[in-house]
Amino acid sequence: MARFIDQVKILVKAGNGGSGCISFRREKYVPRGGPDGGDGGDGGDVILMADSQIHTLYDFYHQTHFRAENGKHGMGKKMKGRDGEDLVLKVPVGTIVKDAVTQEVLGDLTKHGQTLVVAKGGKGGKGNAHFATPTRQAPRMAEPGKPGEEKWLILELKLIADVGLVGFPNAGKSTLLSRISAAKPKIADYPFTTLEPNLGVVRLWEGYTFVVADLPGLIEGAHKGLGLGHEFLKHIERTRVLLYVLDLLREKEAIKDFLVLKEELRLYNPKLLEKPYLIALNKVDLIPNLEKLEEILKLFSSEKDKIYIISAVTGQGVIELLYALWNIIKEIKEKEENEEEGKVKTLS
Ligand SMILES: Nc1nc2c(ncn2[C@@H]2O[C@H](COP(=O)(O)OP(=O)(O)OP(=O)(O)O)[C@@H](O)[C@H]2O)c(=O)[nH]1
Ligand SMILES: [Mg+2]
Repeated sequence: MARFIDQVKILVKAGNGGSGCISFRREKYVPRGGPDGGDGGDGGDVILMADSQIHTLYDFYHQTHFRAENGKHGMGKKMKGRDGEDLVLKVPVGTIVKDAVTQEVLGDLTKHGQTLVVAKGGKGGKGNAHFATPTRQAPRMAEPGKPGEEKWLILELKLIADVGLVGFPNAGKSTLLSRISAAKPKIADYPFTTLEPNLGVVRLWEGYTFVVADLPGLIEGAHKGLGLGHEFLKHIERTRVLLYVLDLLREKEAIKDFLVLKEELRLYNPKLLEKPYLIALNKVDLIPNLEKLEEILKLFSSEKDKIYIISAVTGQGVIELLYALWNIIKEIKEKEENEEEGKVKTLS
């Protein structure tokens, strides 16, 4: 799989317009034909297009300069030069596009298939056929093509997912993702196995799907850049629901883990705590008896209706968790749709 790259700087150059042509009609028995120089073709645009099959900006890491085709020059017999082809660059859904010089946000590609013209092709020049006047019947002038736009851009990927998995290293986030989706993240019995986010699609039943982002583990101090956390916290900003994944083997420390995680999110961006969330207490298969489990649960009494006890390895409790997540996502999506409809209505 391509490496996960979430910020790049690139140069885009649209095609130049082709020049207009200076030419005169040549016909037998007509000694001085009129001007017939065709127009130049327009230069191609550079267009970004969001594609849900792409998950990283890696393609822009090594190649950073992109240019669209120039328009062809006009020709005699009033023939227009061909327009240059647009250059379409595919980017992951969730890519924010900024002008690297002014820092102005030019667009946010949040939906599959959405496009943004980032550099406009130059107009083709007019051929001399346009410049004939009653007093100037043989114009020896034509317009040059206009140059295409050229811009340095910053592309920044902020993942868009329904659920973001938040947890300490080794809590079992990747194991859970591999259990509930076709994603195959690396899983191992040591911290910081996951070095970059993985996305997985959960299919509950036909047409009922949601996207889960497995993120690298967080540790205390992540907001200050400790561990790997900080770099990836931005990918939680655009997830609809948070799922805290906690390790039951931590026993009474599990509640402390939860509070530390929440605090790290708050220090990074307090708005993250306004998101709806659930808590998965994972690795229940390793808990020897019910008493032990109940001791831990007691500490979570204030979060009672958010708790799901699961084993990402055996699958125990996982279906219930998925349905609970789905219910929250469904509600949020309905609300989002109503809001969009509201916007359309106020516009019209
Ligand atoms: N017995 C048992 N082991 C589990 C369970 N979930 C995860 N594990 C194990 O815990 C270890 C860590 O699992 P990962 O899924 O890699 O943990 P992670 O949270 O993704 O860790 P990082 O990527 O480092 O943040 C692996 O050895 C898993 O096999 C579970 O429910 N039961
Ligand atoms: Mg992992």
